[in-house]
Amino acid sequence: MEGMQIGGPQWVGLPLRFEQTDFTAKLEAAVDLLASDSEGLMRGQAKCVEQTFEETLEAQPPAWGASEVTCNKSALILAAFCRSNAGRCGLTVAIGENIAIVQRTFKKILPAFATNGSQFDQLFKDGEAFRIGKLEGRAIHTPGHTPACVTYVIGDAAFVGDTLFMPDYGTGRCDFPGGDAHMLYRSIRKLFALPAQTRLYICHDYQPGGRAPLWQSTIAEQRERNVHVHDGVGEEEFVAMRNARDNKLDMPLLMFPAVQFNMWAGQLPRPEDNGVSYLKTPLNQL
Ligand SMILES: N[C@@H](CCC(=O)N[C@@H](CS)C(=O)NCC(=O)O)C(=O)O
Ligand SMILES: [Fe+2]
Repeated sequence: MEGMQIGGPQWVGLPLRFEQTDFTAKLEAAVDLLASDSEGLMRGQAKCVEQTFEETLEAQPPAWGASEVTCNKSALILAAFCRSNAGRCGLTVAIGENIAIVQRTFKKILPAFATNGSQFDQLFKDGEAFRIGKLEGRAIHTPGHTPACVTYVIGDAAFVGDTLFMPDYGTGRCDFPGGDAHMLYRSIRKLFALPAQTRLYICHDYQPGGRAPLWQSTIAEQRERNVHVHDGVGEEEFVAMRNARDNKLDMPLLMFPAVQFNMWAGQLPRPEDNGVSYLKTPLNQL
């Protein structure tokens, strides 16, 4: 499998070619909601996904067209667009079953939505196998950054969401609602049991020291030199470090808008009586 970075100034996509099969899957694509032409970007991306499916999956339609690692806003919006009439790809959107926990947590402070994950087409249990065309994969629950985080293992590649970042940056924060540093440590130890040469595809890259963006690492590299959690770092040491860092981090600026899209699997929140969808901002919470 080969990964290649594409994109303009506003977004980066990661088209992935699995050479063992003749399948090309676009598993992550970012859409900048604030860009003046986000609709255009979305159409372009959806067309690309659609073409890929037509070219490679004619003989065998995908069992799962799009999966979501950590409930990432832009990937979910793109997935929703692709499975809509406008996108015409007929994608299936899957997520870990613990999305229900995230939904129950946020329902306390955000407007009504179902809390059983019914906005998604498929809810993966821990260890559940899935297929994308001829590709076989499995979903491993890796909670900690959020309760719903999942890692997808496909062949010798793993898509780890916001558990591990590049070794020079460390790990995902654990102070979002439902996050837990103990849980993240145990999830990472689960990942470290994968074969050493497993290639990890990383979600965000915050480019420490201003270095160029990177998106791929291996279990061996992470075990040797992840700055937060290399081999030898114990659970209590990790948790103390993670909590101390989290105490100093601000909430992301777009946390509430993002979560509201996520709860609806990337679609606009249910319209109110006047037919308009709204994003709401709690003012005295978090
Ligand atoms: N400053 C960023 C926040 C970025 C952030 O919180 N990133 C999360 C991933 S969703 C994280 O885990 N960061 C880890 C860390 O900074 O230690 C923003 O406002 O968007
Ligand atoms: Fe995240």
